[in-house]
Amino acid sequence: MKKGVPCVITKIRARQILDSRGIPTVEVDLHTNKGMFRAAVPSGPSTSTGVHDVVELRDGDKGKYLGKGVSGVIKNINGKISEALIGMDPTLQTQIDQAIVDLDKTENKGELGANAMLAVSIAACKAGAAEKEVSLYKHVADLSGQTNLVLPIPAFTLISGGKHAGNNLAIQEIMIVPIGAVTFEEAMQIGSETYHHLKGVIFEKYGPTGCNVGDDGGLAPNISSFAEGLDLVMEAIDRTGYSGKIKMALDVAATNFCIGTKYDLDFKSPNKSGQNFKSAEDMIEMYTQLCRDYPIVSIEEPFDKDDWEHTKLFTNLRICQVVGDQLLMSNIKRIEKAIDESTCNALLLKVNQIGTITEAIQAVKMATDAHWGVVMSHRCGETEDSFIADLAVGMATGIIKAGAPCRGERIAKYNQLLRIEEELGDKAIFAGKNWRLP
Ligand code: 2PG
Ligand code: MG
Repeated sequence: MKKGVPCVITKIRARQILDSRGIPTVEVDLHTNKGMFRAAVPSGPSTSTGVHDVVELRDGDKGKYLGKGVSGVIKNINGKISEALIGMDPTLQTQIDQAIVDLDKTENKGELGANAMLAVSIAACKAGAAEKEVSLYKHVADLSGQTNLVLPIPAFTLISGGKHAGNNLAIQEIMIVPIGAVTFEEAMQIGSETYHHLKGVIFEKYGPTGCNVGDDGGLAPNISSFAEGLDLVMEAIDRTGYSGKIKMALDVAATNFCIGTKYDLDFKSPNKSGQNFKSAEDMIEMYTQLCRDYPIVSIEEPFDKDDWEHTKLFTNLRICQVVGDQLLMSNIKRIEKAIDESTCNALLLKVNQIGTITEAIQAVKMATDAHWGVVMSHRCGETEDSFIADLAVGMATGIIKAGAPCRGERIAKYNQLLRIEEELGDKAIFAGKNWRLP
């Protein structure tokens, strides 16, 4: 580009694509004088819990994609959002995000859709980095005022259950966290080797059908108890020889099996459903015992999304990190309340629950100021866009969960982290044992 010509957004075009579950989602091509920058948004199950939770807008026309089409969102981007952003400088992320947010008069982004906003916000961020001629993670670090570029520790989903898999296991994710690795690349190797050893362990015990996988690529043998899953992973860890380097993490996703005030651990077995109810107190006892028996360092969503009381009780036992997922919905007001009331001590950051990069930065800042951990998270419905990898490094979240160390849409994030580590060379800081507060 000729010197003196200001770099501005010249064109924005959105399209409907499919996510890793085969469900429509949004992709945007944002053009500047420097070229075209593409972004796609992930998607989760519809879990909106109230007026403050952002809306993932869908068409609702049952004749197309079972009501999940996003043609309305595409119109919003190609129309209103595009008109407001053409001519803006892509490096000015805060102004861009503000302009997008201002177009929507609702509190929950229900008019334009958070999916519309996020796609454009990410594409603009990529264009901003290109204009500055810096890597994306570096641009994110500038935007968030981070001076340290930190490679996060990966939390790999090895066993899938809950609503992500067709087995009887109530818990959604059993993860390994290779905190003893010295580099991201070593963590990746440990994750991959353990995954393949686990496949072997499961094959021996349950045969080939045990090796089917869930939404996030985790193996999904037909087990029903938490301990049975953890034992399988422990055996795989033993086989790798990395015992001292690997810790475990759980995403219980307990909201999915909370019925009234009880937790139905057999919610997926039609003939047993209702026979294995646990009270919140029983759950606390179970988690306490599991943390004694296994090297668990983090438990996500241990109780229902609205069970602030037991989440706080468990957090205050200080047995492990307690991560707020649906409890917080990555929502600024909920995060504020949880910080004030010391309900949990880590934020699960799902960018599509916020809507813009600027608001994501704000959420992470709130969490880190409160000395919370921050877990950068993928969604069950992912795309090949690896943006959250750069976001995790630029915001120094310390940990990322992007699913199993397999499946294209999951590996896209981990592979990008390998590239970033290579690019940073000697300057690469790997979160390792400092993953909670890097
Ligand atoms: C979670 C995420 C990612 P979902 O619960 O943390 O695993 O799942 O996208 O289904 O909310
Ligand atoms: Mg979760």
